[in-house]
Amino acid sequence: MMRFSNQLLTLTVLALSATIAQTSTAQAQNKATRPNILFIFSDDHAYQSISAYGSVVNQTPNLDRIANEGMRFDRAFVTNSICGPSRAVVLTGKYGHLNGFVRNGNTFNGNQQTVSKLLQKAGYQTAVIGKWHLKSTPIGFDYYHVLIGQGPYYNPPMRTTEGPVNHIGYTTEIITDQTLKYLKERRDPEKPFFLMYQHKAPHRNWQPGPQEINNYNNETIPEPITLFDDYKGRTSAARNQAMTVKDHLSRFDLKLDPPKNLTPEQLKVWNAAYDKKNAELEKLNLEGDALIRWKYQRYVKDYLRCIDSVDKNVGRVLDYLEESGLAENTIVIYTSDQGWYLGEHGWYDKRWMYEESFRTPLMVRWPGKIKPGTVSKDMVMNLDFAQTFLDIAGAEQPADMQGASMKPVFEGETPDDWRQSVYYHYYEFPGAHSVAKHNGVRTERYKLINFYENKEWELFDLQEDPNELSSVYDNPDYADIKKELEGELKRLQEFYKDDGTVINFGAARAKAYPTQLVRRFRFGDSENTEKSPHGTAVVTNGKKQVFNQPSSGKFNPEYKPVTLGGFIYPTSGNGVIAAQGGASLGYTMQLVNGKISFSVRSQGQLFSAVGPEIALNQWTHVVAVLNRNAKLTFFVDGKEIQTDIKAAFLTGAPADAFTLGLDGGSLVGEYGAANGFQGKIADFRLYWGTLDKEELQGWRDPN
Ligand SMILES: [Ca+2]
Repeated sequence: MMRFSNQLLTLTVLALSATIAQTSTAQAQNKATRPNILFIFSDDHAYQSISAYGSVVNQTPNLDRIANEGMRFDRAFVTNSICGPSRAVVLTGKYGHLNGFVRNGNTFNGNQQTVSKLLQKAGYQTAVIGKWHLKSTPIGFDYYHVLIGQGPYYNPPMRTTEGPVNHIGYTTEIITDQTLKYLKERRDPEKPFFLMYQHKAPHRNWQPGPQEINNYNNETIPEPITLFDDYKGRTSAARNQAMTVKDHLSRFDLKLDPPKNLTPEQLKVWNAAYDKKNAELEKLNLEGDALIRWKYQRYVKDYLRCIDSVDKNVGRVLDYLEESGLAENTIVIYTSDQGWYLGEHGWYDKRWMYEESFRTPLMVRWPGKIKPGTVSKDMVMNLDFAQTFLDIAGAEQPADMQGASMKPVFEGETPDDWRQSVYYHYYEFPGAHSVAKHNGVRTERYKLINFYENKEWELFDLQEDPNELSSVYDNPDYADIKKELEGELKRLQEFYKDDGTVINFGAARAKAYPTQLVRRFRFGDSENTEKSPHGTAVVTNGKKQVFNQPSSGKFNPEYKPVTLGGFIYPTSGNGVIAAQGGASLGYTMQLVNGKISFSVRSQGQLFSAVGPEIALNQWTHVVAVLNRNAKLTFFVDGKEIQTDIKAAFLTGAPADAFTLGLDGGSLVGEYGAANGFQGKIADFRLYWGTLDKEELQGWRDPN
């Protein structure tokens, strides 16, 4: 017995040690074969301002480390050159029309498949720190610490997994501090990590940090050769934008006014940097080209100061990777959500399919896998990140993702069937900077752009005309190329399933939640009421709101229409009947010169629809239906009037209260504070959803 026990014990011990040995081998293998992924994402960073890309305007020694020790991509493109949509593409590996996020202001549907969720499933710990800009709460991240919306350059409030936090300091530094804190303290060292370290900088309006605010003071930054572009040789789209250094920089952009949220200490440093220079400018009294040149210098220097801080802070993280020994098994990616104009074509901003904004910087370091100092000319895209990360993690790539893993490209083994053309689609019109909607295709040598709402095309021969100054679309010499590219554009649209419609995740939600009566105003207990044929009416003098309902935050016309109206008896042809929201987002229903009018404020821009005249001193039933699909319909005494409102959309729920009788607080419309409706209002209702004909009729005539 004794002997047997001993044997058993020995066997058990042997088996146990074998298991332990196996486990630790697996762990070692796991550690050796599954690299950490550090994704460094800046916002609006032009490759023209990275010295690894041959910048003539600045030096970025730390960013260059990634290129020098890894690979620089000279043909990295985005699907849609704008912040939010690019972020959604990175997370989903799908074009905007399939991930539902095609323009800033959309809300990212975090319930869909994302690379962060798939990496979590594959055993990675996931985190996002810095700019998020997708509105919805980050899903698929074990840890997040993100800016709210765009977030300020100084003193940012942030949302974290553990609740809201208020920081004091410069945002680029704070995001880096939090990233280092995550690497040092928060993560589980036993698991590989996927960390998105995402800067706000160098986004508009380029507020330098206290450490860099005096850089470039005694320098003149070289101008791009297209700073004084006259837009001849291209379609009307290029002329009709609103993003020129010449005309469209604000006083805040130009630092003629300081930011409003600085601490007294910070303001002191700020004023010391700008007050004297601004005073000198007043004396110079510049105009014409000289003023444009001055604006260019002021703008670009501030932009570069923001980059200086990004460069320095990325250096801190790279240093920590080295010190901690993490560098060896961490793939480091530096890229931006898209490129940017540093005065090229006379512009700042992005959006276009022209090279400076269509391209984005991309540098990747992966010790032992990527040969140091290599340059890739392969056409890669932000569409490829999701699959690349999954491939690196050894996880499966879902068939419905639309990019391709760049891993073989990193390893110097570009597949034979790698893409030879890139498809682009920009949607945000009307919108900030007024860049027309367009899609197009770029091949190695040519680029075809279709401004499809304007029915205008451009074709560029990038070899002959690298600055894209003269479209050859109408040049008969290019007839064959044009035909070929038109075919390629069509092929890519089919390949990427872009038939012009955008997936509406809200449709299912809207269906699940039928029309709701949010509020019916019957004024039974109010002051200033009198009897009317339509129940109790409230008498308004135009100076006082008759009702104020706080925003529920739920009432979101992005995915369900809004129906608003009731009986009105105007004694004046001007005044706000009802409004919600303010100067950045909201809607207002009013009489303007006797006509019923409905306006939407979206991302600060105002879009208005005007309906028919409403008679004074009599009752009229007036309803406006605001639809998601840029449609606005009036029903005046039951008569349907479709209007041509260009952008009757709201991209979210207005935060301000709903007010009846006037627009108070932050104003939606461009009227003064004394904007109220004068007359009587009865049976006013607010529905979330639409009504059918019978329901509308029942509202007008309850019997
Ligand atoms: Ca951006």
